[in-house]
Amino acid sequence: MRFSNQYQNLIYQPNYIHKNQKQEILDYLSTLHPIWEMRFSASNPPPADEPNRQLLRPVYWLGNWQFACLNYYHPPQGIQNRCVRAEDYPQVLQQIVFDIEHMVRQKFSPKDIPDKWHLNTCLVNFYGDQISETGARTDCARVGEHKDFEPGPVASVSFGEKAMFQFVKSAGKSSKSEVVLQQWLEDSSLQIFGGDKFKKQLFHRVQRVEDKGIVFKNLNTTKFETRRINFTFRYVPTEHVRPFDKLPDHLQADVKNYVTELSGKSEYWKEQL
Ligand SMILES: O=C(O)CCC(=O)C(=O)O
Repeated sequence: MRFSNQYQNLIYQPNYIHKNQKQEILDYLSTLHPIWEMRFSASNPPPADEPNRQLLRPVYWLGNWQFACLNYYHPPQGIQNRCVRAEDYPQVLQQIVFDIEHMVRQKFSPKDIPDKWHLNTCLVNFYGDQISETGARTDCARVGEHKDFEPGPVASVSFGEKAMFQFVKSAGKSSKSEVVLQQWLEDSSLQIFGGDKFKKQLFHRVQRVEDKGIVFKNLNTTKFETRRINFTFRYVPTEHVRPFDKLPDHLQADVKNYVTELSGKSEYWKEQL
């Protein structure tokens, strides 16, 4: 059930990132201050009987920020006021993105690459253990099954401990989902998936992340010990990305605390307030 590269619209390339690039990326990451968002907000409360909850991990977004409480980009209906313009990629990531886009255009069928597709959005996920006030650790290094609704192929670059990534046929909450394909995503690897099967039909999830002693230092993830970092690059049509001050007032209010927190550490976000 491993990927190998026999599938259309699915690429896995180990050792894709050169070690100099990796170091440059880690140096850049040490300048960011990830935040830990809540899933819901005043304008977007949780469903009845469900408490609001923190996401399983700290995150940082580049290109545009999809705050969880704005519900993420989800065409055809959920396209307005979900993507807030964010910092550009640093040069090292932009070069990698150009290379990945080139690879996609060579290897994927044109029908699976939307018009104007380019990877203008990046979610940086930090995986590891949450550390409580008393020092107790909770392993939150996983992601439940979901789809990425941004159109076209999605590319993912991983660092640190390897992660068990699975494509599944979802059985909903009632029973166990069926694993269709799985792959360990290793340090410095690249994975790209697209097309109807991998984007539209199957769900994907990170089942677990190994714990063999890798710990990233200097990542500014307070009360959290990171052992894996994943960059997921996606495409959001630029007309659906708006500056913070163009969000409706109630949504600006929902994300204001996050933007304030970001602005304490980032020049870009300071200007957005
Ligand atoms: O960490 C990964 O490998 C996958 C992350 C993911 O599924 C997501 O960000 O949507």
